Amino acid sequence: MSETQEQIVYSVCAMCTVRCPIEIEVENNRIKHIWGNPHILGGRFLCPRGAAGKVFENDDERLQQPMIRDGKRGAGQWRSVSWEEALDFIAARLKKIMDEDGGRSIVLGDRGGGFTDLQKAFIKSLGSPNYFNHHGSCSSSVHNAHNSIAGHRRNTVSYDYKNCKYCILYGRNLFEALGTKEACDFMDAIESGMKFVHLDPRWNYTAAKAHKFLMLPPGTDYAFNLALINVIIRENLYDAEFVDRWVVGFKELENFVLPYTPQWAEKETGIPAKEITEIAHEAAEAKPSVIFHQGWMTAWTENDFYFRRSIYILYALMGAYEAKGGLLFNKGEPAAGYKPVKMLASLPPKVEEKRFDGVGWKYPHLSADYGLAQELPGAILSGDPYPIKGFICYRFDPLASFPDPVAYVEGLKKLDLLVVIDVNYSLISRWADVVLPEATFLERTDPVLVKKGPKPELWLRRQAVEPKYDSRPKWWIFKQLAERLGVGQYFPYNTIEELIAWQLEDTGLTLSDFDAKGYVPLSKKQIVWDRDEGLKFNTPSKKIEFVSGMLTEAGIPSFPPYESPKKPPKGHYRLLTGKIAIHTQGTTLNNPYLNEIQSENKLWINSKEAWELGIEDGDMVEVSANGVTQTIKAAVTDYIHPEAVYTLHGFGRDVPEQTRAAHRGMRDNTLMKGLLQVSVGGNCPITECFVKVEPAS
Ligand SMILES: Nc1nc2c(c(=O)[nH]1)N[C@H]1C(S)=C(S)[C@@H](COP(=O)(O)OP(=O)(O)OC[C@H]3O[C@@H](n4cnc5c(=O)[nH]c(N)nc54)[C@H](O)[C@@H]3O)O[C@H]1N2
Ligand SMILES: Nc1nc2c(c(=O)[nH]1)N[C@H]1C(S)=C(S)[C@@H](COP(=O)(O)OP(=O)(O)OC[C@H]3O[C@@H](n4cnc5c(=O)[nH]c(N)nc54)[C@H](O)[C@@H]3O)O[C@H]1N2
Ligand code: SF4
Ligand SMILES: [Mo]
Repeated sequence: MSETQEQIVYSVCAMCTVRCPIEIEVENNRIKHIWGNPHILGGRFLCPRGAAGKVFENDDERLQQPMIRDGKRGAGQWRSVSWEEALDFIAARLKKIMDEDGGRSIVLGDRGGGFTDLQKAFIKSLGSPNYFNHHGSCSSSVHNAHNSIAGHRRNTVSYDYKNCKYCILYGRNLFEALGTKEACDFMDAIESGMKFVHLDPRWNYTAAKAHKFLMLPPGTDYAFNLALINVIIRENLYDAEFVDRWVVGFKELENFVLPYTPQWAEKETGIPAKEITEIAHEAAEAKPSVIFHQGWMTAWTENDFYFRRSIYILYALMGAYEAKGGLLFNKGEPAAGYKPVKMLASLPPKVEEKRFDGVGWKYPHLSADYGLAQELPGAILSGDPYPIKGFICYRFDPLASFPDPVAYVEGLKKLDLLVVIDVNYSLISRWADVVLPEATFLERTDPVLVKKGPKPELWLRRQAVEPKYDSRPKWWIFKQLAERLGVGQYFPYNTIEELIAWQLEDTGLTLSDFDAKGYVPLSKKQIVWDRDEGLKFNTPSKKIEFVSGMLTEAGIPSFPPYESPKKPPKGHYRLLTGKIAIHTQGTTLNNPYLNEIQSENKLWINSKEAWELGIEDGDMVEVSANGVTQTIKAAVTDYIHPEAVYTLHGFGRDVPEQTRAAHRGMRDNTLMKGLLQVSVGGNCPITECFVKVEPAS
């Protein structure tokens, strides 16, 4: 880095996985302030977590040096070691596993997102097919739903909020569980006249801005959608031209939705039939400029997959694919006339081995891009389909993010090697054999990020300050390990600058092209495909498949009869969980600024239910399920459906090293025993947890 006293560095935030473009003010190797990158965002706004990156940088409770376990697994006893010793230790254990059981016995679990190439290249170079990410506890069902209908993941398309006239949000709380740009675009759209309906079992800040807020029982959105489809087809409100050209299986859909009238849906959802019919009319009136938000955290119920499929069916009926104000396909470098940015994961030979988690064989309809993290503990314990002995856990904390951490730990205990690479002490770091501190996003440059979109761009996360403590960037960590394991040739660089130069080799661009604005636009204009001939659906028929060829081949029905969600018994409630604007999952709870604003969660409970249970606002209550009990303060409110209780996810962290966050509030996932399951969409059914609530004794 240069010696300049004051400096502006353009980069990409990593306080959550949204990856907003940022402008960092640096003074004497210290972060002065973090703003949004105005060249991309059109303003310097940022969310509170992004701005709080500044104090994270200087936090002495983050991971500081490599550590090797020096006590029983889970005891949290460590010996600080040099990078040499830590990397040699890991390489020797990995080598032993590879010699005895083959590379397939090593798995790599990742948070996922845009910066995954290095991790994917590393695990592939060991001859293992076993890369997976967190999606089983987040968005698997929606990705797999879109894949079954259109042959695409959810994020192959973007929302054209700017031109949208009518939008339905199904619990998508986009002003709290936010991405800076999406929240601003949505606000602009409201100001330009977009109408939107918000469905949620509880009120939230997004609901507060809605034209219609409909409080429905959890898990009944599918019934609502079936009734919308029923009205749209019965009254011929769909885009017949688009459907004729691009859709397979319309007749089957028509027959399927016949019984699901608005009157029927009223009984399921409590939303008046008249209201449902009106919403169908309003949406159809606005077509094709309509958005039925697919959702983000969609690991809800066992049948979430079918609900998400119904959303894509609605888009197709409205002709909203590649339509102004609807969904726009994301385009990459070739669409903009560039050769692709090179990816390291293309270098190691293809791995033919079948996956440990059943994706591709036991679950032929689920995508190997995400895998099934929830299958890991079971596979370790059973040794089926083969032994799993090594787990590299990069920027991922399944003990925080997946249900039933006790069951997860049972698997982890049996590993020969667990390596955790993180910036914080996490729940899983306690069970690791080796913990490696990564340099934070402010201290490292990452490989180039291809930001696909209607206007594709290249982005760069760029180092702003020197790494603190003894932390190192991941491009260095994985390269070092690869060399020790004899696969260094797949990492053809010595510095990050060399890696970026290699990535950009075919594009004609260089690192300095990012200097002026922090990004490289690949196209001046929005690239739009021709709606008659140019749409690309990667299904067997190359069309939108209401009856999915892929599902049929897997023996899975496209239209199974609707099943009502389970109802909680008296005194029990469905436990819902979610996010607020000032925290990222549980991982920012220890951030000095953010912790000061909110350090505990509360349990939302409906006023009438609370009254019957003798619970008043602020009382301590016991929440129990499956033999586990947690204590938490009650927030009594009319603004939640009586079938549900709600709390913020990620609190009650069992991480003693994080003194500000440790054990503050209730840890939701411990109550979710038995939910490490693979639902039809590949998701854990996180909201299928029923809890009993009582006044604390
Ligand atoms: N009950 C319940 N469960 C949930 C949810 C819920 O609402 N309720 N939400 C779900 C959702 S939407 C998701 S996405 C998952 C998320 O769960 P996870 O995939 O576990 O992701 P995070 O909590 O974002 O972060 C994981 C780890 O990455 C670390 N980390 C952060 N930045 C860096 C970095 O730069 N480098 C490295 N090496 N590590 C870093 C953090 O310290 C943290 O330990 O949880 C899901 N689980
Ligand atoms: N501030 C902040 N922003 C974030 C994150 C963060 O941790 N903090 N995480 C990012 C990530 S990884 C994700 S996945 C997204 C998550 O974005 P969202 O999915 O929008 O957020 P959540 O808070 O998980 O859930 C939103 C709402 O779903 C509702 N809900 C639960 N069950 C049902 C149901 O059956 N029907 C309906 N209609 N609603 C239901 C809950 O009541 C809650 O209000 O946020 C992203 N942005
Ligand atoms: S939404 Fe906030 S925390 Fe997430 S990347 Fe953007 S600025 Fe950072
Ligand atoms: Mo997520």
